[in-house]
This record gives sequence, C-alpha cells and structure tokens, in this order.
Amino acid sequence: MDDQFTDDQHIHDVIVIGAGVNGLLQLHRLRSAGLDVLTLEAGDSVGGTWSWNRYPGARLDSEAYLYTYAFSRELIEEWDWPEEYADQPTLERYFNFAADRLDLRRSIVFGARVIACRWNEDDSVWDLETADGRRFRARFVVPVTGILAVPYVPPWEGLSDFEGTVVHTVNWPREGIDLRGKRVAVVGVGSTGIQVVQSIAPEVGHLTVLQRTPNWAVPLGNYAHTPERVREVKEKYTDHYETSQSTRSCFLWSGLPVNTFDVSAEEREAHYADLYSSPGMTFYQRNYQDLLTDPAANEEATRFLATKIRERVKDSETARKLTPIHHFATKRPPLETGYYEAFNRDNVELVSLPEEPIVRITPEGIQTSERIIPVDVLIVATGFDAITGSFMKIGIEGVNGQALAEAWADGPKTFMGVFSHGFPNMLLLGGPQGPNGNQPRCTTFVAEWISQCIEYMKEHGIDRFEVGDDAVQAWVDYCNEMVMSIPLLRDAENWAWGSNVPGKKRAYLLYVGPQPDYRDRLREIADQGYPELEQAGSR
Ligand code: NA7
Repeated sequence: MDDQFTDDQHIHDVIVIGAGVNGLLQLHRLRSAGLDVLTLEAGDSVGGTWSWNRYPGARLDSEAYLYTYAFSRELIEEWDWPEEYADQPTLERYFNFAADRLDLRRSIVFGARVIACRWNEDDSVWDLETADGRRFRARFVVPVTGILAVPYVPPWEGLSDFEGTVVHTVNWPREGIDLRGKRVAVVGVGSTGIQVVQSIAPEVGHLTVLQRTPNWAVPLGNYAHTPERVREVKEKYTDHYETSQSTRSCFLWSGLPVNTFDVSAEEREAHYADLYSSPGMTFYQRNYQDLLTDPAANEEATRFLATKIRERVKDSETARKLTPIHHFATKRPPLETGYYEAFNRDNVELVSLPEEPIVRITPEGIQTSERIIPVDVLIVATGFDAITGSFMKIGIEGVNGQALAEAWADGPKTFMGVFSHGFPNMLLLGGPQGPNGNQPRCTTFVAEWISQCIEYMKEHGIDRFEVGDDAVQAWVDYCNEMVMSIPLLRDAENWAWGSNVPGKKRAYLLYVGPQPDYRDRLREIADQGYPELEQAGSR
C-alpha cells in the first residue's frame, strides 16, 4: 500500500476525493468490489462535516440511528447511539469507529487537499495533484467533497484588522475557543448560528446575535437513549430502513395526504401542536400536503409558529425581530433547543441587520449604522458556497482542459447528479441534482450504483466513457421543471438556489423529486447498459 501512496505513476482503478460520510461509504463499496481504490482527504480525520464542524452545539438534526451505515449489520449492532440526535463529538467518534471497523484507513491519504484533477486524453487517465505537491493517477475519479464544505465569509471591510478572535464555524479549532466571560458576536442564524447561540449563551459574558433574516426554527425534541431505546432502534432497524427508502427524502415521514383547510380549525391546531412537540423535522415532514403549494396553507402554519415565538420570547420587540416573514421551509428550517429562551437572558442581545446594518469591522469590534459593538470573539456562521462550491474548487479540468467551474458557471450540468458532459470517467457522489435528503440514506444506493457502473466498464473493457450533452440537458431541464412545479420553492431565496452567495448565478442546485423515482431511474439506466454514456474501449 505504501507504494500506492508514493508511486506517482501507479494508475489506481479509482480515486475518491473526500473521506466524509459519503466518501467513506464510496471507498468501502468500491474496495469491496475488489477495485484498487485510494481516497484523498484534505483533513486529518474521517467524517467530513462531522470532523470539521466542531463549533459549540454542533448536532445532527435527523435521527442518528437512521444516519448509520446500513450495509453492515455488525456496525449497527456494535454501536450504541446515546441520544436521538447525536452531537458532533459522537458523530466524529462513530465515523472513526466505522473507518477502523471496515479497515478503511489503509486506503486513505490524509492531509491531501486536491488542487488539480486533470483529464489526460492520451492515457484515458485522471491526473491529480495535492496542495503539498503530491501526484496521483486513476482511471476513474469520484469526487465526494460535500455540499456544505466551502465556507462563505461576507467581504466585510476591515475584517483583517480585527484584533480579537475570528472564526467561521466550519473551521472551529480542535482545541476549542475559551468563550467564558467573553464578549462574543455571532453573525448568521441558520441551523449553525442557532445551535451556537443556544449553546454558548449561558457561558459567555455578553452575546450579540446579528441576524439578517430570522428563520422559522422548531424544537428538536432531543432525548437521551435508555437501554430500551438503544435496543429498540437496533431491532427496528430494518423497518426504519425500508420506510426511509419509501419516502420522498429518505426520512421516516411523509406529508399528510390532506390539505390544510380540509380539516377543522381545531383539528389543524391540534395537529400543529402535536408536530411542534414531536422530535425532529416532523413540523416540516408530517405537515399537510399543500404546505409548499398553497401560500395560504403555509401562512396558517407560520401563524402557529409566530404565536410560539411570542409565547417563548418575553420582550415583544425581540419577538417581533425574531419572527420571519418568508414562508416556512422555503429556507431549510433549523431545529432548536432553547434558542428562543436564550433571548430572555440579560447577557444576550439581538441586532436586526436590516434595521441596523454592519458598516465595517474595526480592530475592537463591529461598527453598525448606530454604534460600535465591542467584540472579543467574532463567530461567523454565514453558511457555505453550497452544493457546487466544493466540486468547483478542486481544479477539475476535463476534455480540452475545460474547467468544471467554467462548465457549471451558469449552474450545474449533470446527468442524474453523477455524470457531467466533457468530464469522462468521472462520477460524482452527493453533489448537485442527485440524491437529496437524509444522508447517507439517500446516497447509499448511489454509491453502490457508482461502484457497479465502474465494475461494468472494467468488465467490458471500456477505457473511456462520457455522458452525452443531450442526456445532461434533459436532466437539467427535468430538475428545473421539478422545482418550478412547487410554487413556494420557485421564488424562494436560499442556498439551494445559490442566492446566499453574492454573484452566484441563480440556479436550483438540487433534485427535488422523490428519491424512490430517482433510484428507479438509475436502476433502469444500469439495466439497459448505460445508454446515455458514450463508451469506448481498447481492451
Ligand atoms: P445557512 O443556513 O446558509 O445560514 C447562514 C446564515 O448567515 C443565515 O442566517 C444568513 O442570512 C446569514 N448570512 C449570510 N450572509 C450574511 C451577511 N453578509 N451578513 C449577515 N448575515 C449573513 O448556513 P448554516 O451553516 O447555518 O446551515 C447550513 C446547513 O447546515 C443547514 O441548512 C443544514 O442543512 C445544516 P440570510 O438568511 O441569507 O439572510
């Protein structure tokens, strides 16, 4: 194996880029098929998101026992989830445990940040280069770099002059940051900012939360697992797994098959109250079926949520600022635990940026239109160049040196979220226009499918395959039609539209159709011998 780490002329069957949740899955699946596969990982550990995001309060908001690797009964049996929604340290431990149990580390090069990945037409090989100058070659490449991996930091004037500590949440140092008694500012109140705020409020001296757009946050309802619950989730694993494969986004629930106003006001109120007090994403997933299609239905749900904010936040002016005006779930709804109550504390202050914008960062803190807020630690929770960012950042160049970043400048162009025209022998996992929903429940099938596709090409002596432009265009059009058919998503402003990053072309980056349909389509393609791929071989 050492040779394969250091011999820059060795041609691997496959190089996987990234050892995150999906990268590990892909590596394991490819290696199990007997392929010579190597993974290049920029970080020093496995787990991706759950290795990088070490900020206080980082926690999964889908059920941990559904977030496991389902292909191995041993992994399920040998791991006990301590809570319904696991925290970051537990998740990082889980992915390290899985990597050890599956003996994956011997195929991973850590500290290998890919900066170039070039298609070599003469050899039908991908040539890769890492930031520290190492070179690797492979017949097939599978980038699995994650949809929330490239941090977005607003271009605030004066940021580099700030004399305190500044940190984007994704780059939280392993040794932590001592926030006790400090003057802390958090910018951004998406899922991340909300987790940070609720978790650090009791510990810091003073906390200023700078909010551009409030979001509709609903209670997470986390709870510790008793030994009975630990046993129960293992026993029910097969049922849970099968249910997750039958739902639209691979969670356990589906929307109620009735419209909001088909039931009485009392029944509706009782249903909302039930959803609000149920764990997880149920307020979104078990809501009425017209939640995203009928504005009035959505506004009925937000009326309920606004009441809850007013009940939980003592100061009415703060409650007003915390109440969104956009439709529920047109931005990804965060789940919270005591977030609203944090604003009842004397040491926590909310700044509504539309009313009091940031002018610049000064050496001492944040200058707004009204004042200077003194800050020791500035926590930047402003999200990511989501979905396409990480794939466009690793220097992928296809046929005739065309950069992926250029090919996707007007939005991603893929077939099934796996192939892109002009990029032969490249298969993406977990990127744009592909599996979308509860990971890795929606990616496991695709990792398997990708492996089978590569095995097929090898068995049939295919050295080079490339998806046709027509197939890509048809899939892009289909993905667009799907989102345009959901009225409230059509006009939404969120990271799935790329609208959180100034200058990013507005294009919907995800496939929003049902995952069972998506898997059926992949099955059909494989059964037919991959007709959308132009295949050429010499062997
Ligand atoms: P998100 O959900 O993209 O949230 C980012 C937050 O940062 C959001 O409140 C943004 O406000 C805010 N933001 C972005 N740019 C600015 C500027 N320039 N000034 C002030 N505030 C800004 O990222 P998260 O990390 O919280 O969550 C990402 C996903 O991780 C989440 O959806 C889950 O799937 C897990 P905006 O709403 O854009 O006005």
